[in-house]
Amino acid sequence: MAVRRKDSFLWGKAPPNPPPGESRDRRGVQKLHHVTQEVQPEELEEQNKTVVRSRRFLRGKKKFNMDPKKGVSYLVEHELLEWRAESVAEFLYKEDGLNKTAIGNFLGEREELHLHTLKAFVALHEFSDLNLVQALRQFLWSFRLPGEAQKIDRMMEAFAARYCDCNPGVFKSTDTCYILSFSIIMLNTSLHNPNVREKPSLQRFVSMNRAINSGEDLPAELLTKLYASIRSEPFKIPEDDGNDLTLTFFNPDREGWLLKNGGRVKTWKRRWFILTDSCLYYFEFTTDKDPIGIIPLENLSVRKLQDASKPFCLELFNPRGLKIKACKTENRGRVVQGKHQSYKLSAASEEERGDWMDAIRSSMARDPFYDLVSVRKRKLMSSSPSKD
Ligand code: 4IP
Repeated sequence: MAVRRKDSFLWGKAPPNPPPGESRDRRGVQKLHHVTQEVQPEELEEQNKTVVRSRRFLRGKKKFNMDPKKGVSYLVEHELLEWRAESVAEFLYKEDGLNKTAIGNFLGEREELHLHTLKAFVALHEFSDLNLVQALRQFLWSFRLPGEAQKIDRMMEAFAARYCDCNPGVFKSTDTCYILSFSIIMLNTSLHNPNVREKPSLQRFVSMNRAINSGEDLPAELLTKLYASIRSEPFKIPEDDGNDLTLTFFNPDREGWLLKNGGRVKTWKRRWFILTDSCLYYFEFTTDKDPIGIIPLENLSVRKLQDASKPFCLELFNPRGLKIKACKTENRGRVVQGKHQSYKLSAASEEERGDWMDAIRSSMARDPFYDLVSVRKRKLMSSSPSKD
């Protein structure tokens, strides 16, 4: 496995000269003074340049964590990174202190440089002689998978291609590797997520993956080994600082003002709503860092609602008639469960209501993994000879 380097800040170029040492002896300041007296003006200038560059490099990394594209542009602009897929990929793979969600988002983009960078990034992983679970462990640790289905698709596609290149003959096609990878990721969730009550057995895992090797079954021994590996140890998913919600709310699916009706006391409050990661967050002010409340959209539906006083209402409700599981912060900062049977919201116009409803609906859509895999399975089945 490649080792991450700590100190390089000139990706794709020759490393800079190290800053001259500032050794101190017991005479401390005097020695430093003596040294500076001896330093030639050109050396001092060089020294200053190095300091400026490392400061800029740090600033670039911070920018990257907030907005990956801007961060990369900043670094390129200041000649600290080359605008080449290989250099950017190395920077993403080896540089410390980069936010793994930001790496995932950058790699998942559709533009040409991003696609090439993704390829180069995946090529930095060495998967030879690793089984698929071992390779996935390495891959899924180097960034955080983005939430968007198309991005996941591109990244897993690149992973499967690289795995098959490193391990020719294990699978009949990269599609097989792609499908099995998803199957393993889903197995990991089912086995280790405490909310999933029914844990899939080995037989279930094997039957889920029937005929995925160009119409043939994969060796039972292989599937058994992969299943046992996941059962004994879940994937380690990199977690960026969970307390820093800035990144969660960065680049949301939608945000804007809405009126919200109270749970028990039916007053209308103007709140700033952010829709991201299948959750609705609401804040008192746009600049607030922490939300007042969070509404997970899983298992909910949205519909228009007639209200005598507010013309453009929408309602979030549980189609099974259950109370909505949400949380909110009380005045004293304690987090409590919400009291809403349903959430009644009011938009400023018909158009805004429609836009909110569309955005909420697509955010509620089923787990993107299932859709991605079923498309791939259909493709594979239709291209492989039928099996009796
Ligand atoms: C409050 O009314 C606000 O509408 C709260 O909204 C709402 O909490 C309360 O619902 C409701 O009683 P008053 O301020 O007039 O007392 P916000 O938290 O946005 O300020 P929700 O759960 O909607 O956040 P209950 O269910 O806590 O009473």
